Amino acid sequence: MQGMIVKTISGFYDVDTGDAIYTCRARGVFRNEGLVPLTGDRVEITQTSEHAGTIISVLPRKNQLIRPPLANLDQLLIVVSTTDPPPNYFVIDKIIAYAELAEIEPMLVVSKTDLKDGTALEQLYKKAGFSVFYTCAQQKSGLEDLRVAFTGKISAFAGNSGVGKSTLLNALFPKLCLQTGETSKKLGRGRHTTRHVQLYRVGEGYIADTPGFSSFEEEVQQPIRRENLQFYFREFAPYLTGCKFTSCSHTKEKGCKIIEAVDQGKIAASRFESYKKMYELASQTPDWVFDKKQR
Ligand SMILES: Nc1nc2c(ncn2[C@@H]2O[C@H](COP(=O)(O)OP(=O)(O)OP(=O)(O)O)[C@@H](O)[C@H]2O)c(=O)[nH]1
Ligand SMILES: [Mg+2]
Ligand SMILES: [Zn+2]
Repeated sequence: MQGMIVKTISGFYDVDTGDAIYTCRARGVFRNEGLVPLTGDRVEITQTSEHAGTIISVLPRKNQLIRPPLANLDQLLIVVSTTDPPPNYFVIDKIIAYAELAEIEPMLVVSKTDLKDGTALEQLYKKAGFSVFYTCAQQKSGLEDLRVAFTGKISAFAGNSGVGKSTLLNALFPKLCLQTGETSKKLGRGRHTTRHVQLYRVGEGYIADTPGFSSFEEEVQQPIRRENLQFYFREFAPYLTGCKFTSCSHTKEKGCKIIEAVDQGKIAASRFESYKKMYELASQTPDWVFDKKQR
């Protein structure tokens, strides 16, 4: 039988075959091959009892993310709260770049707009070329467009702990009844109320709720080579060919068209700052990391 992994908890995989859900273990051989089945994977299973089975193979993936750990996504909705916790532009831009690398469409969801105005945030990312949804789960506003965006797609929410991912999903699809948590007042961030990655069938699509993360962790994703980073900031594209030096790093060179566009307000300063910071970090990544992970 074929199905999709909709939930992964410590070595147990719930596989939805369309007719039923089977709780499966993966065949031992996966460990030797270094392949870890992910939520979102299409898999072949054999049934071992009424509700249980064994995963015997994982079908080729369209794409994969390390965090949140998901395969075969069409779109990644990055939830950013106006406050509590406040937006962290570097984290947002990092997630966007990794989504672009994996060829998953990144989109922004501005949340908690009852607490603070989020139009500047909305405009910043709209101008950079992304779909942005302006929402408030509390007042149930901006939800209809989001519901439409999920139709026929496999989507996932991503974002810091406490930004309101689970609350938003509950407001969108009340039947889900997901657990939500208080934002820690002291740290201004959530406490990881959601503990595992799970895909939910909603109408004509699937949506994953994911555990958030704190903005303080410098997270390991699939590393991006510094010379490729420019391609994962989509608003840079019109300016990339004009730089004076063909090997321009777009961080400090004279005659750089990216820097010129930033100075003219065509590229947001915060996006450029994120690019420079990521470039700096990528420069410190030893080559063997790429040899191992980007074959
Ligand atoms: N004022 C206000 N509070 C909200 C809104 N949405 C969520 N919250 C609150 O924010 C807190 C965190 O919400 P969650 O939905 O648990 O956040 P999460 O992103 O799922 O967090 P993790 O599961 O830890 O990653 C809860 O106390 C919610 O009630 C909103 O639109 N307005
Ligand atoms: Mg949650
Ligand atoms: Zn340049």
